[in-house]
Amino acid sequence: MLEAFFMAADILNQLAEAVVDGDDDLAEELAYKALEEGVDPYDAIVNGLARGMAIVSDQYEKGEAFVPHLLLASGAMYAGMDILSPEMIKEGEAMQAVGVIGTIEGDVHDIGKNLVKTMLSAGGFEMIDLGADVPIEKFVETAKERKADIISMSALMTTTMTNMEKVIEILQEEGIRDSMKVMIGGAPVSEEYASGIGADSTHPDAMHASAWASEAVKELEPKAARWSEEKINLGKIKYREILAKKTVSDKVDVGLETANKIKEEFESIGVKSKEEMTHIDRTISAMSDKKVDHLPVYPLACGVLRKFVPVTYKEYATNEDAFVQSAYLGSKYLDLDMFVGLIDLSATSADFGCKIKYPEDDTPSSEGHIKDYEKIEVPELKEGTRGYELVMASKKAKEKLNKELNTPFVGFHEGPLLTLTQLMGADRVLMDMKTQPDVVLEAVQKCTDYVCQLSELFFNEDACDALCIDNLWSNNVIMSEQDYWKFDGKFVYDQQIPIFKQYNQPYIIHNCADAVHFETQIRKFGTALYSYAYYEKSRDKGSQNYADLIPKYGDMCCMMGEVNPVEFMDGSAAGVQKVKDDTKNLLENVLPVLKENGLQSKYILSSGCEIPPGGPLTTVQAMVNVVKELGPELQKNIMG
Ligand code: B12
Repeated sequence: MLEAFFMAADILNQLAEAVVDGDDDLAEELAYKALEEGVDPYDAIVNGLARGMAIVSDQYEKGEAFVPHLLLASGAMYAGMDILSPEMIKEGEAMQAVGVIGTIEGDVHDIGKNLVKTMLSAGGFEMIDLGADVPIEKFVETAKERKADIISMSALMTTTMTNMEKVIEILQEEGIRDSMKVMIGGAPVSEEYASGIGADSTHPDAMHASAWASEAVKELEPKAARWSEEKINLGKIKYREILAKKTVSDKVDVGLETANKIKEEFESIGVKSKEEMTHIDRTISAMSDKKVDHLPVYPLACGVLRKFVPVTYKEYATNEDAFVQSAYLGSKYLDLDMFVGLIDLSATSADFGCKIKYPEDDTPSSEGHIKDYEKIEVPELKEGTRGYELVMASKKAKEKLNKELNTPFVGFHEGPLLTLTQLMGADRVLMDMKTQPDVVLEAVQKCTDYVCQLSELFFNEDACDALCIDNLWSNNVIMSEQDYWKFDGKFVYDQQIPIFKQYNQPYIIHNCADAVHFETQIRKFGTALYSYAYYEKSRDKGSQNYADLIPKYGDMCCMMGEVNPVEFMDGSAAGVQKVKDDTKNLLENVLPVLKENGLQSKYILSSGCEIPPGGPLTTVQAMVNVVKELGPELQKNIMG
């Protein structure tokens, strides 16, 4: 008897360890062994597999494990669960609650969603995973079909997070809102937002989400009662009034409306102030810390500028004239100190064979990933490829911006690992880094070959005044510094940076991740301009702002950030004011920090990440105008 008890305890520990080690085969083997030895399958899941997952999750929260580790552990947990769950159902163990999970329509981010799914599965839920970019109706249909106990929606982007409200509205209309719990989450979601749209809750991470969900479903009435016709009819009546109050406003194209307003203003008044320096002189001077009339300002307005033409996003991204006109008119009407030619993050992966989806009000995303690493072949960079067309469109834009506006044009393309994750899917690559590192390294090498050719073509064609590379994956929250170096950094350092040196070009990085491995990406790379985002809530994980970064890197690198890009979506009077206030604050605070560090102009006021393409342009204008209005006097007063 005692022996059986110890044997069971031993198997449970081994199951937990197999999950911690991310060993699928062992988890499977131990699951069979547990059944053979008569271990209760429910016990094996909860106290074996799920406990292992909780251990890894805890390590992740403490910064001791990273996303690839979590994903592998999750794979091992599912491998064991596939064997144990059917036995548990056979034995009639506790009825499993059913959860429907997905990332909302328009949003392809799925790493966080997958972690939430794993933790809910570990918490005993049967999870139906609808994937990413899930159509609104699909959540409702599936919840109805499966008489779900909970819906879990993720949103990583402010531009599409409003689609979650639409799901809840349909649940209300159909009278089934109270038949289940609704939980939402993702970086931009706050508690106020969740309760405002009628969700039951939100949580900052997967562990808390699962803990809450397990308790919340216990509050639900028995399934038959809450899914009965009577209950549904009552639900329809209950929400009729609430829904009627929501004003049904026709969708206004805020981008177009504000672009027209700015154009009209410009035509009648012209550019407001007479500037002492040209945009090119100001930007170049700031990069080398020379005297300026005011610090340069460029909220990362890229695709959103298409509204001045106007053209669709697909045209902006694929048609040379549409791109050139957007860059030109946007830079002219908004009086920008530079323009960065970011079209989307899939130009290089598209050339490797990845399919691209072009929504109108959102940035394009890659879909239809390649399955086999063996199928990856370095494309020829020639006419007809997106890379080549990007260089040619950039060249025209550069000539026009330089000649007619004295505005510098910064070319933009993806780095090696970003190309690979776009091509194969991020989760997949992150896991393969641990299970088949050599295969991944070979694939990164192929991406590096193409990315290097593209940088070279930019320089050979004189298609930009400087070139910016999106090296996104240097993220503390996702990957350790060693892994970042091994799978991206080393390739950039050994192969791409020498090309920049050969052409005597500064290396420029854009990275909007939460908490970046700055030492590698700035000091080791010798980066001259770094565009970064700052997340207050990720401060403990390593997110840093100008006050941290200028003292550390100001001598070697010009930093460029950090008014939150999300703010630019709110074109109301209050929203515009918020952008103005935050810009003013940043300007007033950056200058003394520069001075304290013996610098006078080495900072560019920006937005840390691209301005969402479906937003208004008045907020972009507000940021530029504040710097133009207050900058010269502050510059004189503080710098002398
Ligand atoms: C990795 C990444 C990508 C990868 C995604 C790969 C993938 N398969 O997921 C790629 C390169 C594809 C990508 C693309 C884009 N991205 Co991106 N990306 C990121 C980045 C750096 C990290 C996201 C991440 O995986 N974090 C790690 C995971 C573990 O965290 P998480 O997702 O937040 O999940 C945790 C919690 O939020 C919570 N949680 C998650 N879901 C749920 C659900 C519930 C119910 C609950 C309770 C909790 C919960 O638990 C999770 C685990 O603990 C973020 C920066 C950031 N701060 O988020 C930008 C970011 C999300 N991206 C952004 C942008 C703009 C884009 C692009 C538009 C870029 C472009 N110009 O093309 C495209 C999107 C295209 C599209 N239509 O979707 C912006 C969004 C800004 C905005 N408008 O709101 C961000 C915030 C960067 C920024 N500073 O602006 N991106």
